[in-house]
Amino acid sequence: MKFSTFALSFLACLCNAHPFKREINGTQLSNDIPPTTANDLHSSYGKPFAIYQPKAFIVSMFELERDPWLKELDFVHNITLPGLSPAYPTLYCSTNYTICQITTGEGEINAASTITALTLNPLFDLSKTYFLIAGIAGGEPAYTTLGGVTFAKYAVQLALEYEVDYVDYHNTMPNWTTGYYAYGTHDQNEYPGNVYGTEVFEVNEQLRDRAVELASRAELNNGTEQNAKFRSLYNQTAARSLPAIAKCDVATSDVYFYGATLNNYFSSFASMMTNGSAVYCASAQEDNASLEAFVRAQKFGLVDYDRIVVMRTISDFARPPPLMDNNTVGFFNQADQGGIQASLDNLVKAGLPFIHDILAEWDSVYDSGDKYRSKNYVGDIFGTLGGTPDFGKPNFDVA
Ligand SMILES: *[C@@H]1O[C@H](CO)[C@@H](O)[C@H](O)[C@H]1NC(C)=O
Ligand SMILES: *[C@@H]1O[C@H](CO)[C@@H](O)[C@H](O)[C@H]1NC(C)=O
Ligand SMILES: *[C@@H]1O[C@H](CO)[C@@H](O)[C@H](O)[C@H]1NC(C)=O
Ligand SMILES: *[C@@H]1O[C@H](CO)[C@@H](O)[C@H](O)[C@H]1NC(C)=O
Ligand SMILES: *[C@@H]1O[C@H](CO)[C@@H](O)[C@H](O)[C@H]1NC(C)=O
Ligand SMILES: *[C@@H]1O[C@H](CO)[C@@H](O)[C@H](O)[C@H]1NC(C)=O
Ligand SMILES: *[C@@H]1O[C@H](CO)[C@@H](O)[C@H](O)[C@H]1NC(C)=O
Ligand SMILES: *[C@@H]1O[C@H](CO)[C@@H](O)[C@H](O)[C@H]1NC(C)=O
Ligand SMILES: *[C@H]1O[C@H](CO)[C@@H](O)[C@H](O)[C@H]1NC(C)=O
Repeated sequence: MKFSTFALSFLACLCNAHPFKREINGTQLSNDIPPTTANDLHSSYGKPFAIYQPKAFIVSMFELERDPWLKELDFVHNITLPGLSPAYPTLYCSTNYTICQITTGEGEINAASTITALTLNPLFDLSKTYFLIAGIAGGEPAYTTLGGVTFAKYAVQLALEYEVDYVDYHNTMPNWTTGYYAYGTHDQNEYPGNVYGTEVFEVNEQLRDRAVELASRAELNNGTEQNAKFRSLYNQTAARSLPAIAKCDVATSDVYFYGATLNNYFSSFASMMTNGSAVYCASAQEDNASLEAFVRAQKFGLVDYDRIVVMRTISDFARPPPLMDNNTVGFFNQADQGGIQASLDNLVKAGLPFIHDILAEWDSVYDSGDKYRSKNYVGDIFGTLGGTPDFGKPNFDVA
């Protein structure tokens, strides 16, 4: 083994990297921790050294979703935190740190790691922050269209299931529509016998509806002529229409699936997992993972899970139009749906009114959070945040 002088000088730097040692001052600490009655802090430690208290936080998953926000909002602070994605190590904040934006990186692992790192960072007090998860997704033609905007109440994680290939099941299980079936079961369409805990998340419906109300007044980008042409290939009214705001649910899967067979199966799976409540319309790769990190953070008062909105705009259809039913792979790989610019623009067009409302009505409405406090169950399938889920079973086997 060989050390270069550069490596040695780097090591020397490391030795000196922590010149400060903060003295713990008990009086100071107890003065700094907000009173538990006022803000529902569950935390055992709080964040006495926090210096940033953003009111609104935009969560993007990758560059294309991030850039319209960087263009629209006047972010001047670049803040690098430990634990963020190597591809997106920096988050951005406005002049007075009122609005911030973070990019998680794509997929469930990136989303969960990034949100965990953010919520645990001692410099950010997020206990009153509103989060807008704003990403693009595949859309179900029955509920939305290219450029359409969806706001979820439920997020369902699809791939926490067994999977066997068609070749291996079609002889013995001819009535299965896919190779997926739930944990702890022996057949399709059976509610899982055991769960990992991240299968279903429910978010604040009141707040969602407020964001929808605000977004509904926005003038959306209607997309390209080719988008319009492609929409007209579908039979469903929603698919054929101009982009609109829809209330329907998002599914999370690292596997980027498409086509009628998997969408039909996952649609009924999402419905089953939520005992008939979730209307799956948008497929994406992160939301249940981000929500799991938020649930864990709320458990210790680090965020308010009631202050999360999940918005997905539709970049492409999740299943082919009738004309291409005989060529699903060709639909996905080759068909020109007209581009995704409308979905990217509509992230900002539909999301910004909510961000503005948070700032404009902070003192009267959003600070206390009372006006749009949830009336529905919020949280995960375990009831981690209290209350009784309106989905799931009273007991699951230990997975
Ligand atoms: C601790 O903090 C309190 C309140 O700010 C201050 O009055 C006191 O002097 C501090 N004690 C020490 C040892 O610094
Ligand atoms: C902050 O990040 C933006 C976007 O990546 C970049 O354009 C800008 O140069 C950065 N500013 C500083 C001071 O690094
Ligand atoms: C922070 O900046 C925003 C946007 O410029 C402004 O609307 C808001 O009043 C400022 N907030 C504070 C607390 O200064
Ligand atoms: C498939 O058929 C078997 C045998 O008739 C039945 O028990 C099972 O419920 C069916 N499964 C599905 C998913 O339809
Ligand atoms: C999109 O179409 C709607 C309905 O025709 C229209 O009101 C709106 O102005 C259009 N949006 C843009 C950006 O042109
Ligand atoms: C869609 O509409 C076309 C023509 O209007 C019709 O022939 C076809 O059967 C419809 N397909 C479905 C799946 O409804
Ligand atoms: C699918 O059907 C359409 C119209 O029915 C036809 O034009 C096309 O060639 C078919 N494609 C394939 C791959 O079979
Ligand atoms: C949801 O459905 C499962 C399976 O049918 C059932 O065991 C459970 O009791 C239902 N949960 C609620 C909250 O209705
Ligand atoms: C993921 O979370 C969404 C939104 O909370 C929920 O509607 C959906 O059912 C969840 N998906 C899965 C597969 O758990």
